[in-house]
Amino acid sequence: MFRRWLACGLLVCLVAGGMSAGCGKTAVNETKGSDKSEVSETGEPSPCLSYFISTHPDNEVIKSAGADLDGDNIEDLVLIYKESEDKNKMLVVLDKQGEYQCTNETPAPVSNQVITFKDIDDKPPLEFIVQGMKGANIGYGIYRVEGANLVDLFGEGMKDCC
Ligand SMILES: [Ca+2]
Ligand SMILES: [Ca+2]
Repeated sequence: MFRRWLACGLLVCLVAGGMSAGCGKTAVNETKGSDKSEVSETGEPSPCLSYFISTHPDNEVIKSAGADLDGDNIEDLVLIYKESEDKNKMLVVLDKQGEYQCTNETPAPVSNQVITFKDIDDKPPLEFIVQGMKGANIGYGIYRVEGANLVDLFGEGMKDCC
């Protein structure tokens, strides 16, 4: 029941926004990742991003978006980064009041990645949707941070685009 509702809701918001942004209207009010989480007003990268770079110096960051993902009112950071030439991964850096912690990593789409924050079940914490492509294959997944784990709640086509 929940899954069916989820799939319908997602279809609507994926069609309305995200990939088809070129078509104009976005009917669903969503919170997109803010640019200010990547670079602060002074031009410095966010502490979460700095932490990731210092612990993963060889992994180029492709995309990041900030939001509180574990419900402690401190902004965390979703990161999609290069694992190898044709393979990307994703994790969340949790800001624990100035101490940083990386979740486990999961496969991420190869190209056209979009990170969208959406509270899909109307209770904390906030979930997020990652969509993207590999060649002509489109996929998306819904994720939630539980403890220090990044949990894959639901997805479609992710195997073909990661
Ligand atoms: Ca947080
Ligand atoms: Ca939620």
